[in-house]
Amino acid sequence: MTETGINGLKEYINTHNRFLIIGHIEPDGDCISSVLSLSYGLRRIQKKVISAIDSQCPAIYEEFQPVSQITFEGDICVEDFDAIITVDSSSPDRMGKYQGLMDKKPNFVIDHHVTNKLWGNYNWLDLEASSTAEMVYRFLKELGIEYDPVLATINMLGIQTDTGFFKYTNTGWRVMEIASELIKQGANAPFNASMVLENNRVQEFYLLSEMAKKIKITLDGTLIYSFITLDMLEKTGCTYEDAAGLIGELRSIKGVETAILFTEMDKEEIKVSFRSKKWFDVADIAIEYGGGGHQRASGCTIYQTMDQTIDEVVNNTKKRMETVNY
Ligand SMILES: [Mn+2]
Repeated sequence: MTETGINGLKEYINTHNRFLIIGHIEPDGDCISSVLSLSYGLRRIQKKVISAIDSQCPAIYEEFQPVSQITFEGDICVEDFDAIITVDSSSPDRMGKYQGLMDKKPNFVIDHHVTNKLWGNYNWLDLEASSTAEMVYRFLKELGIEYDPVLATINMLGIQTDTGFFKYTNTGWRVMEIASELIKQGANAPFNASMVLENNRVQEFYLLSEMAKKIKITLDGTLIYSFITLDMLEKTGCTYEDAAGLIGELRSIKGVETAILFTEMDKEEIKVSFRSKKWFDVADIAIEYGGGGHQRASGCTIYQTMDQTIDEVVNNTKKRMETVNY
């Protein structure tokens, strides 16, 4: 396992021809953007590329024409590629069923998660990068690949979503310069913003309303949490994917430092999402339960009942928040 940086990736690209590019399960905007932009860029230099994600395409991206290039939940034949690149994925289990392909061919990891353990044969990890899409941009520029409005728009998407549309703490001057370059090259940022932010189904509001009824606030208003059960999903006509955005609503409340949302995937399988605002490190706590992420956004899955999970995680978070020095 080696950390090769951007030059290692360049060498890897130059010495292979047929690539399988994989994003993580339950893909977010950065994942989809990174898979698409890297695939698009490599095709420009006559590389053969297959792009795959072992999840359904999130509903908001279904009508985004470029996603038709990604194989969602499809079967991949190991004869069809000679090297693998994974993007935005901190651990091999994030590959879903494609995890089994990882030891068949060399694999290269491109990622910006602080919890990444350099799990590839080769790795380029940049913890300072706002998004994996930003790393892909820097890489494609390094290769001298020309941008057109389509590539600029798909590359912009991950930068927009991972920075919360330029409002999270990872929004520094470097990412603003890159965004500016992408817009010069024709990126349609308002199109992406509208696709992500103004594309909600009304059922998501019904789910928000159910979730809001279960809110608990503790530690003088600094810790907020709520939960979504399978029954609540059924009642509102939602799937667990619709629950993903709701954690941001919890964090948005005045005085809140840490927000936790528990989503029941199965009777004893609870997805836990953490967000924090200014000082509490939620990456650490997610790692403790085998998950991962960033200091201000992380997640894990716990195989217990909802009640047990809430009890354990909330107590653990309280203890950590009370002892932290900031
Ligand atoms: Mn990312």
